[in-house]
Amino acid sequence: MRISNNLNRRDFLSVALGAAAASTLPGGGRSLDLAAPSPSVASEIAAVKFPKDFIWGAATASYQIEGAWKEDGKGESIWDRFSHTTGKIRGGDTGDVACDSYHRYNEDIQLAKDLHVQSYRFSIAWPRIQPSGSGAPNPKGMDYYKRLVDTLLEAKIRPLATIYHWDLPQALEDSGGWPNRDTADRFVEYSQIVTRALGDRVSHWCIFNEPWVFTTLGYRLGTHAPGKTDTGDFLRSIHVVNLAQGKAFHAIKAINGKLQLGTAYSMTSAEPASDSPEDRQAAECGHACFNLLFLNTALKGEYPAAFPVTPEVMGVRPGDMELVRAPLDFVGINYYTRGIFSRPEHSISAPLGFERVDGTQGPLTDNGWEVWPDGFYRLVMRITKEYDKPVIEITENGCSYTDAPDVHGRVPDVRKIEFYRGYLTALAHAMRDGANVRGYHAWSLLDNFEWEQGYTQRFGMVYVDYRSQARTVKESGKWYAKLAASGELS
Ligand code: IFM
Repeated sequence: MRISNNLNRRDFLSVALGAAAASTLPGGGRSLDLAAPSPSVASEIAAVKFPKDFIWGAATASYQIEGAWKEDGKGESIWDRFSHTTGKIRGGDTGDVACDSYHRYNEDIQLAKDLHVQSYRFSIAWPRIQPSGSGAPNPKGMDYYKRLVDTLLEAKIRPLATIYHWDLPQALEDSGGWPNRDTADRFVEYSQIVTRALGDRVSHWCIFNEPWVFTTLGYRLGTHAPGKTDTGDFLRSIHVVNLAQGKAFHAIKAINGKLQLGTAYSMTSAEPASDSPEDRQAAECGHACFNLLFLNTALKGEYPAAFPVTPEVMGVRPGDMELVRAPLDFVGINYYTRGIFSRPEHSISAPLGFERVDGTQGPLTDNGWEVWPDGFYRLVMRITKEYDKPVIEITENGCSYTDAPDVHGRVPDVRKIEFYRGYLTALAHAMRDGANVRGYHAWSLLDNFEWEQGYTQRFGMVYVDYRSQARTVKESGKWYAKLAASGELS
């Protein structure tokens, strides 16, 4: 099926992916069927045309690409400390240099422009702005982001700034980090500084990136900075981050009510491992934890009912549930793979009441994540229904394949193209079925530092040779450029 050019959003919703095709495609109204293979959507649709105002983007994050870890007055972050600690990162890698984008941002923005990217999601490194996490801003750090934003605007690319993508100033961690309530107020101060300085040219902001991930991996599992493994700290950090999100939202709106604010939430389609009531309940609990713990608080002022922890244990005080409320302008969704949930055999190893494994029915990416576009459809539809059609931006979606340049200097990463094709078709189906999705950001523009995996994973549409810092646009990048220019998925 081919859909004509230049459809507006309403026409797209009414004619894209006609009913006949829909019945055979992911999420086409079918009930949950774990045994069914995720169909090869690419073979079933000749072309899908997205609305002409759909925003095609690419995402990055400060610690993963910038390097320059101690330049221009920048303070130490928890990721500097963590990656400099022996044994924490594969191969002993660090983000000290990363993609050197701090010095090469002009080249990187030119690459984004070449890929017809219309929105560039980046994050601001808090310790560049406040080296020890409080007090007056560091002008050189702020200047870097002003230059970056101005260059994006000259290239006619919308800047989408994330205020916090995990690089907490180490000094704040030394005072207790995210489990400490004071950190919420420090975060509000920092948010005010950056939105005052950049709010005249950055209209769209993500307050946090993936709060579930940095609280769980940072304070419970210890695989991310700051490497703590204390369940009490973890539960308190959840509430402090919720307070920070709510308070920052209102503080920023008081500075400039026109700024559009959301958070980029990591989400997974939470599916039960079996039809048993126990596994279904585990999946509900997984949905509450993985997807809603920071969204439901913002939009409804409540921890989700299926979250099995009492407010006292999280440090909730009287009046707090008003403070966590934040009527976000958009919901950012970072989606990669689905989760299969079951009741744990031993509650000691799974105190939140579920065990999660990744799916294995679809092909696996090079970091072992299952490719299963149907989960993306289900998740976007579930959020659409449960929150009454919020404006959604897909703030990240992508995959790691370690394809490298061949003898001709090309990176023929066809699996990445297939991944994008499948997930974007699933997204188009969700839009057809009522999801209000405004834009999509591929993770990532560049190969970059993948946290505890170091440089072993390659999520970029542009290959980075870390020795020479040469950039090579992969075949997936060329494919995405055509899609972003035409809005047509083929
Ligand atoms: O690289 C990360 C990013 O920082 C947050 N979202 C998931 C990506 C891939 O793991």
